[in-house]
Amino acid sequence: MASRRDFIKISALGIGGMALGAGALKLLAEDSTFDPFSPITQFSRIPTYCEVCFWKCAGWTYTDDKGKIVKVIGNDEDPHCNGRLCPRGTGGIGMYYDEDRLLTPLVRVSENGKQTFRQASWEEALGIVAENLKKIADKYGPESLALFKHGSSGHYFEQLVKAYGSGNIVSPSYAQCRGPREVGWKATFGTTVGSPEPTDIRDTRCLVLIGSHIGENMHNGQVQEMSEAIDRGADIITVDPRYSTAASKSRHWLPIKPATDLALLLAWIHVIINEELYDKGYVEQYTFGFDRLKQHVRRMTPEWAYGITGIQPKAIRETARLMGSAAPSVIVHPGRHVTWYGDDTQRSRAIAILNALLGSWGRRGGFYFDESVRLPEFPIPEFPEPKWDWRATLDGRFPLAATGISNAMIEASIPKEGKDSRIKGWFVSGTNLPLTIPNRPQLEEAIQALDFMVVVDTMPMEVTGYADVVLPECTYFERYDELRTSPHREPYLALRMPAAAPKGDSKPAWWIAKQIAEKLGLGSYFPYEDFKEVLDWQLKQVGSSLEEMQKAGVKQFERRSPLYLKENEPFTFRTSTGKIELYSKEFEQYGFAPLPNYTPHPEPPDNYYRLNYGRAPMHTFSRTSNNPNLTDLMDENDLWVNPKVARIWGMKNGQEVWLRNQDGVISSFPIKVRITERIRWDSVYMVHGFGHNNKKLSRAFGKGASDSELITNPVPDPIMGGTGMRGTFVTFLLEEPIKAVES
Ligand SMILES: Nc1nc2c(c(=O)[nH]1)N[C@H]1C(S)=C(S)[C@@H](COP(=O)(O)OP(=O)(O)OC[C@H]3O[C@@H](n4cnc5c(=O)[nH]c(N)nc54)[C@H](O)[C@@H]3O)O[C@H]1N2
Ligand SMILES: Nc1nc2c(c(=O)[nH]1)N[C@H]1C(S)=C(S)[C@@H](COP(=O)(O)OP(=O)(O)OC[C@H]3O[C@@H](n4cnc5c(=O)[nH]c(N)nc54)[C@H](O)[C@@H]3O)O[C@H]1N2
Ligand code: SF4
Ligand SMILES: [Mo]
Repeated sequence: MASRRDFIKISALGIGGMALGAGALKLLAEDSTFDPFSPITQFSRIPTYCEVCFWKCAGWTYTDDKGKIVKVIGNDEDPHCNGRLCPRGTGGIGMYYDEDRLLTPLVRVSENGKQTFRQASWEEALGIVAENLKKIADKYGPESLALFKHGSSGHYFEQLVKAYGSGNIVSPSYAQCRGPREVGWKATFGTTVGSPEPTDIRDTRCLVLIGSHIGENMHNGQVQEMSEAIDRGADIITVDPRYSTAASKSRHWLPIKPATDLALLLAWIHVIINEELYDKGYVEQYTFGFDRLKQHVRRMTPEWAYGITGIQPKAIRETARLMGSAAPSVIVHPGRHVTWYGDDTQRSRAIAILNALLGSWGRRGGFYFDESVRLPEFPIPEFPEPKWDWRATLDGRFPLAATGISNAMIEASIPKEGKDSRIKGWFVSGTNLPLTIPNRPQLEEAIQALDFMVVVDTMPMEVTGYADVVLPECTYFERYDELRTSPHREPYLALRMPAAAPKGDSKPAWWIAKQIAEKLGLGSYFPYEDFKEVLDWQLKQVGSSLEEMQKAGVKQFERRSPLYLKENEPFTFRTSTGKIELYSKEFEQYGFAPLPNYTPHPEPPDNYYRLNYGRAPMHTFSRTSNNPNLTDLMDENDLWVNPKVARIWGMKNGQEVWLRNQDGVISSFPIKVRITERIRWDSVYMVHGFGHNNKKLSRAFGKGASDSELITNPVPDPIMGGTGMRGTFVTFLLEEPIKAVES
C-alpha cells in the first residue's frame, strides 16, 4: 500500500562519517592510563550532568590539551552519584563519539517514487517547520499540535509549544512509567513520590522491592545506598517472579506468580494489622480509615494469598514480621516502571498503605521529606490560553490523570467514523516512540494520518524514520541546559555546560526552539541570545552565579524544613481529610474502589508464555543500544527460558528463535535463547531496548528482539490512563518465519 509517510530506513547520505568509532571504542581502554594530574598532558574539567538516564548524576567531563573529550567522571559533591557514575554514565561519551549521529537537518523528499531524506540547511529545515506549524494553526487551531517529549530538551519545546498555543504535551515517563505510582501516592499521602525517590535506603533496616530490580535498574544513588544497607545487615525482601540481581542479594526472595502482587500486599496488610505490627501512634495520629481497612482485609489471610500468588503463608507471615520489627525504618519501595497490568494505581495504593501502617513516610530509614532549590523562572510573557488541551483527548476517561496520556494523544491523531482527528501535527523530542509506546500498529496509523511531523534527536533512531523534518540536536557534552534542580536530602543545583563545540551542524535544543519561535513571531518567549544569560540570571537570584557554578559544578543549599516528621508533631497531609488516607475519599468520589482489591488477570493460553522485560545495568532503553562503548559490554539481548520449557520445545542455549504474540505479531528479528532457572516456566524475559530496525544504526540494527513491537494490547488503567504492558503472551517460532517481502 502506498503510504504518505514511508519509514525511511536506508541512509542515502552517508551522514556523519566522523570515523571515530574505533577511537571511541578505545576510550574505555584508555581509562586505566588516564590521569587527570598527569604532568605531560594538560587536562581541563568541565561540569556536566548525565543524560544517559533521568537520575541526572553530576560529573566532570575531561578534555585533553587538544580539546578532545577523553573521559567523564562523577562529581564527589553530588548526592545523586557521590563521585561515581554507573557504567552507562561512564560510557556516555559514546553518545558524543557515535559516528552514526545526526549531524545535519534532514527533510523528506520523493525521488523516483521513493521517499528519502535529503540534507538541508538549518534555514531551510526551520523554514519548513515554521511554515507547517503556521498552516496547522491557521487551518485547525494551534491546539492541534502535540508535543511528545522526554529528557532535558523537552523543556524548550514545551515553552515553544505553549507559546504557540497548545497544551497537548505528553511524556512516556507518565503513562508508560511512574504515573500510577504518583496517583496512588498522592491519593494516600497527598504528595507524589517524585524523582529521585526520597527513599532513605542509607538508614533503612528493611527494604522491600516489589518488581523494582535495583542493581539492574542502575539508578545510581539507590544502588549505592542499597549496597551500604546490605553491608550494615539490613533485610532485603524481593518480590519478583524472576531471580533478579536484587533477588540474589536478598535474605528473602518471594518468587511470586506474575500479576498477583495485590493479593500478597493485601495479605501483608492483613498480618500487619492482625498481629498488631503496625505503628499505633502514627496510625492513630496521622491516618484516616484504619477501621475500614481492617474490616476490608479481614479475610485476606496468607492462606488466601497463597492460592493466588504461590507464596507460602509462612513466608508471608515471616516477611510481614520482619517489616514490623524494622518499622518505621522500613521501605516498601514504590517502584518506578509500574505500568504492568492496568490495576497499577491500586497496587501502588496498596504499597502506600503498607508504608503508612509501618509509619515509614517521613521517618529515618523510611522516606525522608526531600527538598529542591526554588529557582525563579526567567521572565517571559504569559502563554496564551489554549481552547482545549490533553484533557479533551481522554474523552471522559482516566479522571485522575495529571498529565497527557501518550496513547490517548496517539488515538486523537487518528480520524474515526468519518470524524476528523483532533491532532494534526507532532513535535517529537528525546523519545523513540516506536520502541517506547505500546501498540505500534496504532502509532503507525496515527503517523500516517498526520499533516506534519518533526523530530529532534541526536541519533537516527526509529522515530526519525517517520518524520517530515529531522533536526539534529548536539549531545549533552556539547551544550548548556537548564540547571538540575531535582530534590534530595539537601537542595542542590547542578550545571551542565559544553565541553566541546557541537559536532557537524548539530545544535542545542534551546537554540532550535528559539529559531522556530522567531519564525513564528513568538521570539518574545525566548528573550536571550544565549542560554547562558538565563542561567546566570537564575543563579544570581539564589545568590550564586554562572561563574561560580562553572567552577563547582554542583552547589548545596540550606534546607528550609526538617528532613523527617518530628515525633508526635501535628502534620497536615495534602489530602481532603488532612490525613494519610488509608481509605481514599478521592477514589470514592470518582467511583473507584477506595480500598484496593485483588482481581485476577488473563493467563497465557497453551504454548504461550508471559513476556517479561526489564533493564540491563549497561543500557538505558533504546537510547544506548548503538553506543560504541556500551555495545562493547553488551550488544544484544537474549531470551531467558526456563529449562523445563526449553526441554518441551527442544531448545538449546544460544539457539535463535522468533517470537509471535497473541495477536499474531512476529518479532522482526530472532533472539538467542538463554536457558536459566532464574525465570519461571510460565514466562520468558528479555532486556528492553533492543531489536532496532533502522539500518542507520550500524551497531544496533537487527541485534536482539524488541519487547515493544510485541506489546500490542496495553491494558489501560481506568484511574489515570497508564498502559499496562505485562499482559503480552508469546510463543516460539523455531524456524525463520516467511514474511512479506519489503517494498
Ligand atoms: N516495551 C517497553 N516500553 C517501555 C519500557 C519498557 O521497559 N518496555 N519502559 C518505559 C519507561 S519506564 C520509560 S521512562 C520510557 C522511556 O522512553 P524514551 O525516553 O523514549 O526511551 P529511549 O528509547 O531511550 O528514547 C530516547 C530517545 O531520545 C534520544 N535522545 C537521547 N539524548 C537526546 C538529547 O540529548 N536530545 C534529544 N533531542 N534526543 C535525545 C535518543 O536517541 C532516543 O531516540 O519507555 C517506556 N516504554
Ligand atoms: N540500567 C538501567 N537502569 C534504569 C533504566 C534503564 O533503562 N537502564 N531506566 C530507569 C527508569 S526510567 C525506570 S522507570 C526504572 C525501571 O526499573 P524498575 O522500576 O526497577 O522496574 P522494571 O524495569 O519494571 O522492573 C522489572 C522487574 O519486575 C519484575 N516483574 C515482572 N512482572 C512482575 C510481577 O508481576 N510482579 C512482580 N513483583 N515483579 C514482576 C521483572 O522480573 C523485573 O525484575 O529503571 C531506571 N533505571
Ligand atoms: S545513573 Fe548512570 S546513566 Fe543515570 S544519570 Fe547516573 S551515571 Fe548517568
Ligand atoms: Mo521510566
